[in-house]
Amino acid sequence: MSCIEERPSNCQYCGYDCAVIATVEDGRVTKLRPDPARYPYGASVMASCKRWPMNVEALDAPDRINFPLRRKGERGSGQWERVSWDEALDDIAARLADLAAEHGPATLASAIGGPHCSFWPLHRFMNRFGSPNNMGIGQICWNPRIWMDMVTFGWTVEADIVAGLTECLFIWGTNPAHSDNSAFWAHIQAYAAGAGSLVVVDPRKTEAAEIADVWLPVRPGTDAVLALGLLNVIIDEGLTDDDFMEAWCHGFDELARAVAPWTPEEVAQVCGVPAEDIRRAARLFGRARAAAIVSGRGIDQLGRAVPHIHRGICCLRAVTGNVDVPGSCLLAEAPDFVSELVMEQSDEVAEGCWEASLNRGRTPLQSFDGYDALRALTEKLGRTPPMRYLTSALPDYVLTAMETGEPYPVRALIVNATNPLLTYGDSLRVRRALEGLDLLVVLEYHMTPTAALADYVLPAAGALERPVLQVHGGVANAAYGGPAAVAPLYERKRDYDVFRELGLRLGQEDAWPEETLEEAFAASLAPTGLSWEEFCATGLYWPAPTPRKHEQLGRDGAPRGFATTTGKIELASELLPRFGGPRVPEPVLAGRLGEEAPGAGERLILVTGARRQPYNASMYFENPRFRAQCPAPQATVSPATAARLGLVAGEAVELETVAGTARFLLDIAPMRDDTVSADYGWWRPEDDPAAPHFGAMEESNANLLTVCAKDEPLIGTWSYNAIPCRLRPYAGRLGWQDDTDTTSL
Ligand SMILES: Nc1nc2c(c(=O)[nH]1)N[C@H]1C(S)=C(S)[C@@H](COP(=O)(O)OP(=O)(O)OC[C@H]3O[C@@H](n4cnc5c(=O)[nH]c(N)nc54)[C@H](O)[C@@H]3O)O[C@H]1N2
Ligand SMILES: Nc1nc2c(c(=O)[nH]1)N[C@H]1C(S)=C(S)[C@@H](COP(=O)(O)OP(=O)(O)OC[C@H]3O[C@@H](n4cnc5c(=O)[nH]c(N)nc54)[C@H](O)[C@@H]3O)O[C@H]1N2
Ligand code: SF4
Ligand SMILES: [Mo]
Repeated sequence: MSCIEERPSNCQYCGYDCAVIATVEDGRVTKLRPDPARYPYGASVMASCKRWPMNVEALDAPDRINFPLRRKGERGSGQWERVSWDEALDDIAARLADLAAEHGPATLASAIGGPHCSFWPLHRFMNRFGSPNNMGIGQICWNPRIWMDMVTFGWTVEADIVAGLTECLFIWGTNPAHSDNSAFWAHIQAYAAGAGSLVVVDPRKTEAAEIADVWLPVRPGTDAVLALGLLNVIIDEGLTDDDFMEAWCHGFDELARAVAPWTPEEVAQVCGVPAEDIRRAARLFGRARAAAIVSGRGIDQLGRAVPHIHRGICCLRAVTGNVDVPGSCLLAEAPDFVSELVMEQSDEVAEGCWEASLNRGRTPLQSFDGYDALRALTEKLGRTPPMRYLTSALPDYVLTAMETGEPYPVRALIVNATNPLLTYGDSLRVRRALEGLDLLVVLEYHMTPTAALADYVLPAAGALERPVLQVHGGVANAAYGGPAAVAPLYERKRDYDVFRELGLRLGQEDAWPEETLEEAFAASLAPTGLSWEEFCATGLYWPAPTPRKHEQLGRDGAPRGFATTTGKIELASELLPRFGGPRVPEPVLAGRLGEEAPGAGERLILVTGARRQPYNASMYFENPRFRAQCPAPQATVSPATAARLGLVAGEAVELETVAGTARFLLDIAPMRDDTVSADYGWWRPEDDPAAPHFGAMEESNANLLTVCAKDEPLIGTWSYNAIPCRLRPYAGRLGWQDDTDTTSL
């Protein structure tokens, strides 16, 4: 007789980690449905999400990696032999020990991607091994904002969009209609349908721009100037909250002097948006009782302009009194659970680890020195920033150390939940650097182009086979997640187990007291008073943050203020100049805007990676339903640009930048006439992921057009947007054009 049970678990196809109930028959998941009893139940989220049904099929999909694989033959040749976990981990540990003995432990680097899983187990392993060289997406996703929020307010803030309270909302360089699986986007739509005004800053006329009161189609990469212009109007027209500033802001006069030259007319010249619209947007923001700003990776990926844009946005909030008040934004609370830093064991690193940091003195803020200076401030108010994100190594430096051995050789790499051949800047450089390594280990679900280069591909357990506890780097007092429905299938392993078992082989016995991931999560939650099982019953720990924390009295009877050098919001920063940075935001343009665009064709400004459902970065191209719905990578231009160039929708085009060329099918949509937007992440899982074509990653991969060289001096941010390029028709055919039938995928 078969045994049928219903077990709670979570989808893990995006950061929501929605609660599901799995029907488990004889140890196999056969069905899935939304769980209305646990976080983040909202019928609309899962009703409109196309991904979660993939969970059941992905669990047993023929293209999943199920056993440890060891390379046979040439690197990248696609020949593998199945080995046992013991063979794989013994050999990896022995080779890492040999390499560390020869070159020092920093010879091992690691690479992570978006927030697909908990990264602290990898980082704990790296800390204890003694290497600071974890590469991530830090410099271009999330952490420029985290840095500048922390520099300005002493901690991060999150927009608090409340119907009836929020009177103005800015959506700046983000398009939640595609990047967020509907809950947040539905919230924005509901907001926009009410009385509050909506301003969208985006070179493309996104879904959000369609419903906005003001669309500011900013010239890519000029957002810092726009922020100064908005501040100029707000200050000039007396729309500031002077009582708040008097009590809580530092450096207003300096800021006012810096924005004075940036009248809407001046700004209009640089940003290519009408002066009158800048005034309207500034007035909507300045006159609102409560106003909020949501920003995204559109402005995180603009090289040297990035800190100025984020500091400008911080100042907009502060001068109008929109900080830590309901309807504007709230400063996150320190987590009650064990912080990311402690989970990573970043305070217990092996000796010499930080000294070996490649960022040291080169990206002074995104370094251990920058981190320590920040932490000394935030800890005054009991908050510890996540260390590994804010110190992650600049990929450019790590690649250089792989390529040249300077300043020391990086000879080994562990890749966890990322596909750098598609998602890191300058794909061909990344591929060459990885090809030259002594040891490449990739933990994956699928044989990606990156995995195809590995010495070992290790089978990762994913959703339903792995519990999840999402804490977003521990920058807020919010945690959500839930249990696994089944034990890992085949010989897949949870990443915690992989790094623990590797660590135990390398003398890290005291670093891994918890035997299982569930025990580790339980230890993390212990200070909240909840057991892992109690937490799983609701899947959520989120005491609502209290507003106006700066006014609360501390133990000394004085208001707590903000965790900055001055105890106030720093319109003029006292911290940044210590690292060579500016006190106030400056009119800095994206690093590559001034660059030449080689080759023939129309010169346009390229933005890459605008999110498109149902895909996520380089994932899900193997799904035939998705491919039928969205069959090819597109380069999008405005109707006027297409007409000017005599191009029609669906024809093949080529883009060229200083970095290289890539080919797409043309799409036409409302946007700026000087801009082209290229999809990113595209490769063909149905093609051989191995050499010489690596899943066609040289055809339509937007990162053939980018470089990852340091551009921003404090953090190191490079550019995925605002890149001069040429657009021209392409005479050949693209692989995608021959895909008449995707059912064979
Ligand atoms: N040109 C350009 N490049 C960009 C961007 C852009 O906008 N333009 N965006 C950047 C941004 S913001 C980001 S965050 C990155 C994203 O970059 P990545 O995170 O590298 O992108 P993904 O395609 O999501 O890669 C995830 C890979 O990990 C595997 N995987 C997923 N979950 C797990 C897991 O839990 N464990 C393991 N072991 N494997 C897993 C998947 O099979 C997939 O191959 O791309 C960046 N690159
Ligand atoms: N479907 C899907 N969802 C995703 C992802 C995915 O790959 N696919 N990735 C996830 C990840 S890792 C991330 S970081 C988030 C990102 O989520 P978002 O930040 O919302 O990213 P996008 O949807 O690409 O929106 C960025 C917007 O910035 C605009 N932009 C480009 N250049 C500029 C500029 O110079 N100035 C301004 N003001 N705007 C500019 C683009 O036109 C685009 O509309 O999405 C997450 N969700
Ligand atoms: S993909 Fe995201 S929104 Fe959709 S069900 Fe999964 S976790 Fe929820
Ligand atoms: Mo990201």
